Amino acid sequence: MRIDKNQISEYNKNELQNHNENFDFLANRLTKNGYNVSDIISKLSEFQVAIPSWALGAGGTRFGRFGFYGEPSNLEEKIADVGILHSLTQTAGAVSLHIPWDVPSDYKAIKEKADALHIKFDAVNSNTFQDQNGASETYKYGSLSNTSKAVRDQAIQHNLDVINIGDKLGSKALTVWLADGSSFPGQNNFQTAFQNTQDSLIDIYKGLPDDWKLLVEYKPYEPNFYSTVIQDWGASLMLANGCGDKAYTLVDLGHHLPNSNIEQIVSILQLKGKLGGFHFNDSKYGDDDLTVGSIKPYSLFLIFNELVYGMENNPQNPDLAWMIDASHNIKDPLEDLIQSLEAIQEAYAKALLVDQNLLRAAQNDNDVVKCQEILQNAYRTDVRPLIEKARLNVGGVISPINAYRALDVRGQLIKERGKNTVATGL
Ligand code: LRH
Ligand code: MN
Repeated sequence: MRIDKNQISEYNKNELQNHNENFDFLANRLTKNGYNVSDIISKLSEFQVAIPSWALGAGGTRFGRFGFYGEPSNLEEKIADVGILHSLTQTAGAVSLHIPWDVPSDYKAIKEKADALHIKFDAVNSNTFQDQNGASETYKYGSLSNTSKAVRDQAIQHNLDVINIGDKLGSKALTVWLADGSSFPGQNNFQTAFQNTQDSLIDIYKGLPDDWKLLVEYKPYEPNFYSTVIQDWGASLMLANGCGDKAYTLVDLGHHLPNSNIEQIVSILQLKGKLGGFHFNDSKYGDDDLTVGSIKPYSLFLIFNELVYGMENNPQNPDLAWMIDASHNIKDPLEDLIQSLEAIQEAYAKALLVDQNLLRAAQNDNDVVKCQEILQNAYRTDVRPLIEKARLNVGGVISPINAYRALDVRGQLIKERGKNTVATGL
């Protein structure tokens, strides 16, 4: 299924007048307050987020999985679904593959399909948290940290294979997330596990093409429930520094213990030039992988406020990899991803309304109340007309969820694929 330009313009007709009224009102007010509205809109239009290939079907938990009809059953259909998201939002111009869940059968064909839909291949993800059929070694007790050299070598070779797959698709980064850790005190020698991981990552790093990045993702727990080798940003930063200049820390928003100050972590990693990218999602308790901005939208805004400051003041930090990492247990995966894309655009737009110079001056004066007023004035601004305009300007729809339903996309996908297809992934 593809959504063509005529369907988009036809759909927008219904909402254009309402959008224009809201936009003109907001743009006039912002311009009066000295904002460069067209600059903000072009930043929003250029902001592309990679869709996780492992989150285009229904997810599940150990307690059960409730399938979603019309799921993509192969990589071609997954790229098509990312194409649908991008046609509607014009902000989903990339996909992040997970290997071996998404090994292309025909590289030329898959690249042509993605190119035709203006979809780029962002970071590729290795998987040494599941045993593969026919593999000689098991990852039950870890992969890159394992006490067995044979297991570590198998995991290192897998990561080198993933780099090779990504290189053929035009990807420029490898994301390494390890389940490695322990579930009981005494099970692991922490130092040996950490040093094995460092040495293994260095071997992987040596296989990285010159223009690639290595993104080291941290997580405090699950599936191990006592310790995780790469448990937090500090461990990830040390391992990245141990590898070299092309290695960075990847921040998955769900990989923090309750009440962690993620915006401070993001700020300091940018200062050190070691922030590589994000896995956006939201959570109430653990690594819940819920819709971005559905639980803690103010926290997401505060993170983007630090990102906007960093993008203006930290040239030492590279361009970031913007990716979603979510799992859909009850929502239509495409509607869930559209809501996440909207929430990310909204947080970025609100952060672009923070007058950073005014905030710096208030911070220097220790005018605490004024600092909060500056932040919350931006956060309390309804920026949706800006996001709508940013989409309209580049061929997207005014309201993607409404258009998705009005165009009966899920119905069309079920007609094409039936009700029993299951997507690989989480
Ligand atoms: C681990 C994680 C990691 C992926 C997996 C799908 O929780 O966030 O990024 O490999 O989810
Ligand atoms: Mn993740």
